[in-house]
Amino acid sequence: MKDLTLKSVTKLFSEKRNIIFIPHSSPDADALGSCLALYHFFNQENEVNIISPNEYTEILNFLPGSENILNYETDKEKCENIFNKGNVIFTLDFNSLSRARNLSSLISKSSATTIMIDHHENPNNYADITISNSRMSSTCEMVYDFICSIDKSKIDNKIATCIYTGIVADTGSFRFPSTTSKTLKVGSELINHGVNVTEIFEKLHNNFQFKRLKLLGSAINNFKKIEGLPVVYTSITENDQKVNDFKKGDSEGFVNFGLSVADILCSVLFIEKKDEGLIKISFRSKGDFKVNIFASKYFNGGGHEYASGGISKLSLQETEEKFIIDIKKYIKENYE
Ligand SMILES: [Mn+2]
Repeated sequence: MKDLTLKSVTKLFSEKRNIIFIPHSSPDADALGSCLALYHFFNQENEVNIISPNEYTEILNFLPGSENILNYETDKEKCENIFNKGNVIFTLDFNSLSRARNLSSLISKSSATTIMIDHHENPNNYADITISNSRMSSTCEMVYDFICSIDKSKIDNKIATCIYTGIVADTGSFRFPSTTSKTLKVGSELINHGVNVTEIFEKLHNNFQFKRLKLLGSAINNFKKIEGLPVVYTSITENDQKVNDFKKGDSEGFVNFGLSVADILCSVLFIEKKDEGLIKISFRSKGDFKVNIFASKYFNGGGHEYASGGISKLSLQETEEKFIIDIKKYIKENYE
């Protein structure tokens, strides 16, 4: 943290505050790990609340303190009362208010001091204090640094578990290019706080329902390769979801299987969402192939260089056809 930022943060918390932590919509382990770590850190001397824009995968219910997370979609009145009293808002693991979905207007209308901690590129300018670094592995790694610069002695097993989980999830267990020697050093320090490495891995990756395995089977079966290009894509139809009792988070990580094929640099997953009238798209890549610019140029999305998302309002079939045309064009323009 810059000296000036640290000064304003220290001043802000020199008295008791009413703090709200907000993750991005459909929060993942990094977003909720960040919220919960800070929740535990500030819990003793402040009023603290976590408000999620919507529901999250039940896989993350093992995170200590997760029973306190409020869901704005199902508890509007309570959440709005909390907003009225809040005087500090942390927005975590996102940098554009639209990522907070239906909470975005409450955040922008609030008179509270807003603090963004985030590791995505091109942060918007909505926060009073912006702590942004796209070279960081995860928001959780940044939250670790944030906590250390205020009071490192407060890190306990609960805080360490939340931070470690977010880092492990966002770095694919310390193997994505964003993993630095410092990331590993942070991991090492968290293990010194008694983090149970095996248990966290098991809870994150080996904790699914049988039907999710069948869903993975159909997603893998649907993979197609674009002839002559290092690109594969697959889809999960509305019917696949119905047959396999699809729950939020069930398709997490499926897209990565495409990158396990030799010489494939880009893998894409399309998920049909008939109730929302759109197709949700996940882009993953490696090597020289960067997907964030492609996602924003052609599919109204964006994200990290190697992990981005997007949407399409066409049908699944039309989306796939459009994708094939767009990716060919993009590769021709940028990589040939
Ligand atoms: Mn993240």
